[in-house]
Amino acid sequence: MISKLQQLKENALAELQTAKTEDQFLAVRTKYIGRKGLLTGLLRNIAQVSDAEKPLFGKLCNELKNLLNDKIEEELQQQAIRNKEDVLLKEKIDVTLPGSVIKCGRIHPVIQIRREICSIFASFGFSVVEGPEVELDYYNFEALNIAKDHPARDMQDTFYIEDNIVLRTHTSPVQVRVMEKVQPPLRILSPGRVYRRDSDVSHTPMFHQIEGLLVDKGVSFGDLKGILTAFLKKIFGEGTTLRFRPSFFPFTEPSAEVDIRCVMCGGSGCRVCGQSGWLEILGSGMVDPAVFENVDYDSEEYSGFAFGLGLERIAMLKYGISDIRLFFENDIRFLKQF
Ligand code: 2NL
Repeated sequence: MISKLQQLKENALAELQTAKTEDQFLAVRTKYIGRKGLLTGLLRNIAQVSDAEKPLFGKLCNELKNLLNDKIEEELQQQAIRNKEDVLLKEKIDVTLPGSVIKCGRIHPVIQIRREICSIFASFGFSVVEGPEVELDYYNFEALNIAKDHPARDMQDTFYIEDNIVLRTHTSPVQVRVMEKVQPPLRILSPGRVYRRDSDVSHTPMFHQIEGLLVDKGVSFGDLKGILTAFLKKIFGEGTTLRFRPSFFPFTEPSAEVDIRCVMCGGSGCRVCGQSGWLEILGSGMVDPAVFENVDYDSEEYSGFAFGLGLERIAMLKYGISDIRLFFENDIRFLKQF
């Protein structure tokens, strides 16, 4: 029996030598010292050992059992450490690699222009006011001296919600609402979306407008020219050449449109300026006394000027864009250029 035990020990140690994986070590453990293992079996047959040899046999069995247990336990621990190192090696992160670029949104070119204009007029003492896009016929037309039979009210130009409710066709109604509530002096700017039934390369059913209004005692056409000249030189450059051209609006008298020398051809005539050498930038005028009357301002005491301009048009001229619809397609390739 003792020689059997000796043989068993040699076999077990030899198998441990060749074992490599966790599974193989576990298999050796089961084979020899598991519940139905060879060593366990040998111990169970201790009755066959002579009484004289029993203590030695028992001691040797226990020693071998402990030896195998210790060796396997140690191997398993080493194995666990190696596994962990493998994982760490495989999963290591190279922190010096460049990160994936996060695509960054930008301010829409129309809104960039809006901010630029608002900040120039803020430096002249104007404050920004906003109002409803769905507007009463009264504020959009009536109060601005646009009679019921005026062509601008035609179904072709205006989106009607109901009989007396429209999508505003300009932002002047915001200024009328302010004048109803606030007494002069007044310097306000009203940017926002406006709506007209129109659609081609230079017109969209919705576009953006900014209107300005200044009311005080003794405001003259010279003030209008001075403020608008200073503004246009700031936005298009100090070297910009301007001209004030007589015009007509129902809500101003006298009225003037302001042109700048064509930014494309410098005045020699091109497709952008229609060979005229000039670009129409804004409409303006002295507020018509009829408008003041509607908001209970005394036009003997106060006078004022107002102006309006389309933001898409300014952005098109500034950036050389030929189709207004590009602003509303939201094509990233277009938008990321600004
Ligand atoms: C244009 C012309 C203009 C105004 C807008 C205005 C507002 C009030 C009273 C009088 Cl509350 N006038 N606004 C005046 C003249 C021209 O806009 O061509 N816009 C794109």
